[in-house]
Amino acid sequence: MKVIRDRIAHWSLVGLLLAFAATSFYAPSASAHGEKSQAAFMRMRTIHWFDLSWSKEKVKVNDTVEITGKFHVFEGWPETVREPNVAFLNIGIPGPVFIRKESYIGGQLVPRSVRLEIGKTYEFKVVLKARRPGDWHVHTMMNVEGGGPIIGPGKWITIDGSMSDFKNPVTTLTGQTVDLETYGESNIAFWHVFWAVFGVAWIVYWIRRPVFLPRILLADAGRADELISGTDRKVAMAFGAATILIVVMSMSAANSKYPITIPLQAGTMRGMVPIEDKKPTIAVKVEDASYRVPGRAMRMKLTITNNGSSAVRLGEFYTASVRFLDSSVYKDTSGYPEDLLAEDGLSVSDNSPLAPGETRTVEVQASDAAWEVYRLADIIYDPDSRFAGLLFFFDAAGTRQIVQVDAPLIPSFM
Ligand SMILES: [Cu+2]
Repeated sequence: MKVIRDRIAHWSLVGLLLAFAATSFYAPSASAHGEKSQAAFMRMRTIHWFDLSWSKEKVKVNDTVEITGKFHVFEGWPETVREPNVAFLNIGIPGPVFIRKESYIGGQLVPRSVRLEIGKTYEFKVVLKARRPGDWHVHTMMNVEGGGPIIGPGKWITIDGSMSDFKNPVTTLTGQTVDLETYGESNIAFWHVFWAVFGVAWIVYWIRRPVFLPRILLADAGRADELISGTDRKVAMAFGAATILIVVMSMSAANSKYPITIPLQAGTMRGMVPIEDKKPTIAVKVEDASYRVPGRAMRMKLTITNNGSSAVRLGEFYTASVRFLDSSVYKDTSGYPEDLLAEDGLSVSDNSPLAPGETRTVEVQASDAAWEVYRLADIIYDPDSRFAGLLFFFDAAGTRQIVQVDAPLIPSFM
């Protein structure tokens, strides 16, 4: 019996050590930060980010990086996400490794929430200033009240230097230039320490004498009055008076040192100016769309009609941050994140120029590891198996037209 018990103990210990060793060596590096775990159909059917550009990939502390681009608020917004009546253009980074200097939607500064309209396309720009050295995965994102974060494509940006060099100067309307990195810090520290010491002094005054048992016994014996002397009363009055006096005096000192102060500025901004969407002269009908389970590709049967005046070819399909390109038509030069760019991921059964007036039905396949890595394949678990995306057509001169597609996406198992 004892032998068996010893064996169990022994092997449990070995198991525990193995488990510990295995987990301590397993340190995956996260390359996506939240978006992969979101429902695929929601990523496809909320906001389409495109024309993104990053001014730099490597910066020094205090340098700025500009992220610009456009986003389209999809017409078929899901019911499970509240409409973006109160939305905030955010940046997805692990803490303030950059600070946001400016952000604009349609040329207007947007430090507050904004109201976005479904179906519209907006232009945005975010200016970031580097703060903490490291390699950071920077996402543009939109926080929607009642819907949560809608995460855009993330790009790795390297910051070199030392965080102690970081400066964040701002000039107030009273003509004073302060560094927001440290402004007010010593004042906050002073007042918190001051009142903590004040409180401690009050406690120490009483605990110099025996605290518990003698007092309980005295109080039980009906002699509680003897526990508080005349001096104690004076000290208590002094503490009370000092507290009120210090509060009033320091408040008036604060008022005279900072005579001009304003309330916190807040309130949703309406009237964001969208881009004038030109109606595309190309009509696309999705006859059907499907994807293999398991697999890393989706296919669509499209009937494309060119109502324009020049011949066009399909160069790109975008869905949920992933860009599938046909490299014979279009090549990316924006430095789009590699893990989201399928440089040759789009194959069209017949991608010869579609002449004006012509209609053609083609088979389009969008295939890349990103389909699996970014878990778009997980649409199989979603309660709404529909996709949405953007198609980019180009004519010989390189003029681009964007057509939005939206259709059911049917899995195929055999
Ligand atoms: Cu990320």
